[in-house]
Amino acid sequence: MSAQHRALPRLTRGALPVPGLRLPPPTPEAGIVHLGLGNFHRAHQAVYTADALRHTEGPWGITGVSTTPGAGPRPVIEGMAAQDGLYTVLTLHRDGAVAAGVPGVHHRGLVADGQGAEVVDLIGSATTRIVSLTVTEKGYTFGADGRLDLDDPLVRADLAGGAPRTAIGLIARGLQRRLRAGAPPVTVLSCDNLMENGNRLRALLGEFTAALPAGERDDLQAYLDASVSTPNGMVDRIAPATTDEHRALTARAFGVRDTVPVPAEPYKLWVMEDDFRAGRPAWEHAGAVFTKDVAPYELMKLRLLNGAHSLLAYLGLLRGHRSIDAAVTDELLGGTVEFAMREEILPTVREPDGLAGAAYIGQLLDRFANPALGHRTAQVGSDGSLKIPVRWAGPLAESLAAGRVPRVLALGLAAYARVLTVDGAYDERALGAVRDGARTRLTDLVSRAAGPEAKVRLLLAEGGLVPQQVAQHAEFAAAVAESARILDAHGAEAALRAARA
Ligand code: CS2
Repeated sequence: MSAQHRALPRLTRGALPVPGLRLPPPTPEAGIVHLGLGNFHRAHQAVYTADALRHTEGPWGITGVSTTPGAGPRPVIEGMAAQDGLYTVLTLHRDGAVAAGVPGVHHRGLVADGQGAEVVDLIGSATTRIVSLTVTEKGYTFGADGRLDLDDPLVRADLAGGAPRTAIGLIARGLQRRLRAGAPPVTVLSCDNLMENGNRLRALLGEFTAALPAGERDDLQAYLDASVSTPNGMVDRIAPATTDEHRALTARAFGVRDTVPVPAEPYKLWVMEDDFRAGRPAWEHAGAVFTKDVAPYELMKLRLLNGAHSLLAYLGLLRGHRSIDAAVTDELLGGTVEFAMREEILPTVREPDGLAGAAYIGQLLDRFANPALGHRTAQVGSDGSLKIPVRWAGPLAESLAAGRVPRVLALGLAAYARVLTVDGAYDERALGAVRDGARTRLTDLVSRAAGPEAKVRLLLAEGGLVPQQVAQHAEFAAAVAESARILDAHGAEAALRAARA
């Protein structure tokens, strides 16, 4: 930050980025406890909540809980605390226009690792009506079989008692507290990119409960069944990681110093089941859609948006692209990913009412191409071991069952394998590191085989990325192996051309 910017006032209630900006009315109660104070929550649920409160007041302040494990500085919590709980949402348009908003709905921030007991108290409090989460796929602590990972030391510690640190542990212990205190029913709302995220969360809470000592188990399961709703929902807004450029932009364009602004695209969508046991903000007035059947929205979004995002990430890294917009505007890569969206993925989704697949794809390509976002391929490519099963496994299984071999998705798997397990496969210094909790496991696994084809076959068979009927499909396995061979021998351009030939 330049000296000139340092002299600017820090963002607070008295120094807003837009003169006359109307914050929502103050909320006396924080009826929402939110786990996962990352950019996605701050640009999505918080914005919907602020807009809802501007329309209909209610006890819907948010207590934000940072759930990243480990000690260390908490820039978001500290930054917001120094700014009256505020931060700027920078809406970045394709043409370079920038708008600033300030949700202003957070009461305070807590850190799960260290303040777990306080978080449990809060979830247990009668004034808490919604416990929501954006903890990303890995925050759900499930193992390769999709069930709660009872081998995870953090999960084990949470089961053993003491202040919990995992999202599932915090919620389960908080619900236990409610049960004991006779607190009213509550809603636990997943806002993560998982299929049937509410049902999934309920199952994990049940698995945590089942692993508790006998005396605690039955009551908690009965409470979960009777007093806790877990609506399914689909969430959508691209909100990349914050960089110094965003801080400088807030200063330059809006004249305030904000250490924790959130960049986001103009588009946003939230579709969920209307099953809230203790009320909810009037999110419909902020544009949220309530429906009984979220599944088609989820399928469409997870498979087309997130599925294509992951393709652009891995193939983009191998083509030397640092950002998603660079990847999608690379004609060969963008064209191939569009082909995969139309021909390989779209046939496996159900179109929700009023949302035509072809138009949705066009809109997605436009959103991805937004150069103002600078959404990094390495960020989207991180945690592929957890994202690929959600994004690609379904389209793969369904296409193969229908007799089609999705060759671009096959190439996607070969690209993921290469990015993750081959040193120097992409320029990590220039493009950023792809992080993945399964990296060591998968690298060790493929080291048992020689040559790119044998390695990727092993990854497919034993990597836990796709169901067995996909891994064992001979023609598909051959397509993945062939892609790996071409990537290794001739590079990404040749592999992209071959996948379309
Ligand atoms: C992205 C998502 O990082 C990723 O894996 O695919 O965060 C994506 O930007 C959001 O789901 C958009 O709603």
